[in-house]
Amino acid sequence: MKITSAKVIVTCPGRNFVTLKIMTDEGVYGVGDATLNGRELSVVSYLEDHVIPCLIGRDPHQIEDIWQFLYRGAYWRRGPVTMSAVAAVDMALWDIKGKVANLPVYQLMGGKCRTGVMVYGHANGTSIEDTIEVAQSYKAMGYKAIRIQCGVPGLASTYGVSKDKMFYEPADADLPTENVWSTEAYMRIVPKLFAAARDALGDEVHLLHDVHHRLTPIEAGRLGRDLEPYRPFWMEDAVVAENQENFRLIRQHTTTPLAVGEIFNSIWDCKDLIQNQLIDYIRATVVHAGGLTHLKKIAAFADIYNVRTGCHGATDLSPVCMAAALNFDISVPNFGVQEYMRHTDATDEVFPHSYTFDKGFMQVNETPGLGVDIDEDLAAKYPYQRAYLPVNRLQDGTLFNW
Ligand code: GCO
Ligand code: MG
Repeated sequence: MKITSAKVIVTCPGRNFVTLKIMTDEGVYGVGDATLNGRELSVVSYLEDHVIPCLIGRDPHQIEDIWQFLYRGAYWRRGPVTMSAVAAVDMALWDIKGKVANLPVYQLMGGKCRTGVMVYGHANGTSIEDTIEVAQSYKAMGYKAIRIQCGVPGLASTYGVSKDKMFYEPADADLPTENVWSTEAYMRIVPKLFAAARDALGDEVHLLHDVHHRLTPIEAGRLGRDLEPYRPFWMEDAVVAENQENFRLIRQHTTTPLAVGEIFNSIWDCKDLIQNQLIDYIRATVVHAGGLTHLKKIAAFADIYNVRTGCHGATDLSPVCMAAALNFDISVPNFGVQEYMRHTDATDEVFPHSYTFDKGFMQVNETPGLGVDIDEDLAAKYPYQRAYLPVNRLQDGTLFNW
C-alpha cells in the first residue's frame, strides 16, 4: 500500500480548523487534525511545504517509522507547529490502518478498558449565580464532571467566561483583544464560587477549575488550600509550566489535585513533572502532542507514576481530534477524564462523526478508523478567517499571561 497524495483543508465553520487528508493507491484515505489556535497557517505551511512531499510513495501502515522520520528527520525537534503537523499525519495513518483492518482505532490500540469516556463540560457565567445556574443545566444533561469559571468582580472580561453559555470561543478577533487581570480579585472570588457550587450541586459531581497560568506557585498553593474543603477534581494550569520547579512549591502547600499540559507538545515537557509526581493529571492532547503514537507513550510513562490522563478538548480541537482522543481515552488504562466543550452544529456538519454523548459519558462506536470524516464541499463554503487569542495585562499595564 502506498500514499499517493495528501492535502490540507482549512475551513472556518464559526472558527478555524486545519485538516490533513492522506490518500492511498487503494482508495482508502485518512484524516488528521492540525489545528493550532491563532497560528493555523504556520501548520498549513509546515505540512504543505515540508511534510507532504516526504510522504508520497511511503507505506501508510508504517506509522511508527513515519513518525520517527518526521520527528528525528527534521533535525529541529518539538514545538507546537512541528508536533501538530506530525500529529495530523499520525492520526490520518491510524485512520487508514483502522479502515483497512475494518476495526475502530481503539481496537488496534488494545481494545476497550472501560465502558465509556467520562467527560467534563464547561459551566461559566459572569457571576457566581449565573455559573451555578449553567452548572445545574450541565448536571441535568447528565454530566458527572463540570468545570466552573465565573467573572471576576471589577474586571471587564475573564478567560473561560463567554457570552454564549454553551459554546466558548476565546479566539475572538482578527487582532488580539486585550484583557485586564487582577490576581487579588480572582483569588477572592474562586473559593466563594466553589462553596456555592458544592452547596447547590451536591457532593457527587466532580468540580474542576482552570487557572489558565495566572498564579505564582505560592499563590497557587494558597488557592489550592482554600479550595480543599470543596474537594475539587483538579486545579488546572495553576502556574506557567516553563519552570517545572514551580509545581514542587505548590505541592508543599496543598492536596488539591493538579492538572497541566494542554500546551505541552512532547514527552519531554511532561517527564520531570510526572516522574517527580508533581502533578495528578496530564492534559497533553492528540493534536498538539504528536498524535496517538506519541500520546500513548506519554500515558504509559505517566501510568508508572499514578498520573492519569485528562486530554485537552476545547473547541479549537476539531472533531477529528475529538474522535482520536476518544479512541485513546477508551483504550488507555490510566484514563482520568476528557474535556468536551461541544462543537457548534455548523462544525459538526463539516465533520460528520460517529461518537456520541450520553449521561456524562462519550462513546466512540464501531466505525472503522477514527470514526470521523470531513465534508469537503461544505468545508469550502467557510473560508479561513484570521482570529487571535486575547492577550492579558495587569491593571498597571504590564503584559501578563493569558
Ligand atoms: C481549556 C483551555 C482552552 C484554551 C484554548 C486555547 O482548558 O479548555 O484552557 O479554553 O484557552 O484551547 O486555544
Ligand atoms: Mg485550560
